Amino acid sequence: MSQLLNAITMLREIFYKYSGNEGDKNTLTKGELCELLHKEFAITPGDSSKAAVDDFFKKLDSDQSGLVDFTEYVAFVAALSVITNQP
Ligand SMILES: [Ca+2]
Repeated sequence: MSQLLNAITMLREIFYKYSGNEGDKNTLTKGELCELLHKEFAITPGDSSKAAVDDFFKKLDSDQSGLVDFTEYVAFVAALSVITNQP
């Protein structure tokens, strides 16, 4: 498998690793997203105020469903890739 296909597979596997913890296995709840941020990015939600976490979740939840679906998650990862792209 090519590196890019491998990366896409990993993106998908990481999403479903956390999305299956509670509720709908195809979406991330705020709790699941916090766990993903903590374990994959070493971001501890407790480091931020609850309002900051709520604000971040709302920004990812572009359709305002109250959950982060796979498309919203991929948009987040794509944005991170752009932000961290150092020339
Ligand atoms: Ca959503």
